[in-house]
Amino acid sequence: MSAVQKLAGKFIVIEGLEGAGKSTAIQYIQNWLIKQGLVEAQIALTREPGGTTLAEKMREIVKMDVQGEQLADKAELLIMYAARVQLVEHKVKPALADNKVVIGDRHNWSSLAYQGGGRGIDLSLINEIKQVALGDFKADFTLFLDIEPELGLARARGRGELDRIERLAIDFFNRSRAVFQQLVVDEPNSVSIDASQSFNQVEESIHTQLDKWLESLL
Ligand code: T5A
Repeated sequence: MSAVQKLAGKFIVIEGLEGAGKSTAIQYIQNWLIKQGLVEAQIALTREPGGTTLAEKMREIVKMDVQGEQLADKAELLIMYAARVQLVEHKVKPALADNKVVIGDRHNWSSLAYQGGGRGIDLSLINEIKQVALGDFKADFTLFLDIEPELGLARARGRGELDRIERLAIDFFNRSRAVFQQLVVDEPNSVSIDASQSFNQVEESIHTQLDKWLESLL
């Protein structure tokens, strides 16, 4: 089977803390897919929360600072899943059914890491919500860009003002990171990449891991 045939209908997700380099890494994944023989029309990009008109509205809500009213942790969690259902049903599944490769900038692990690890919501409750919202739907391959929160936030700061979540204390991101690290251990179809490396080294690591994953596909 050719690489293009093996990759048809696959959902590749990139996860990590703020400033880990996810947006940058998506370019590397696209370049790799094109090297495998795909054309641009066979690749779809998504981001979470967001990616559809309504999901982008939900993204605005979770990023918004509202004077005198805090977004409750469970409201934040449910908005993440509401946005995810919109995206998966309206964009991701149709693209996969059309044999495209979908590259997701964040997916389910971000809720486990941020709302679970960071906010302290029980992971089993989040898994139940996930099951109700998405059933068994999940990424075919997850690349976790692992970075010290201090370095990631410094990079994010260099890019502009920090939003509501990015301004949280460093402990929040340490707890989120610990959940991401455990998820990589538990999920065979995932890898961890050292995101503190140079641009070129991160690109090389991602391409190496994608090569190995492709080889493993039947
Ligand atoms: N969230 C999201 C939840 O709480 N729960 C959920 O379920 C979901 C889905 C999303 C927010 O929502 C939260 C998490 C987030 O707080 P967002 O704007 O999408 O918000 O935030 P991020 O996904 O974190 O996006 P960022 O742009 O902050 O991070 P990226 O995409 O990881 O980083 P990137 O590629 O833009 O790079 C940041 C800077 O670092 C440089 C880049 O040039 C850029 O300037 N950089 C490097 N510098 C040196 N060496 C390298 N190797 C570099 N790679 C990148």
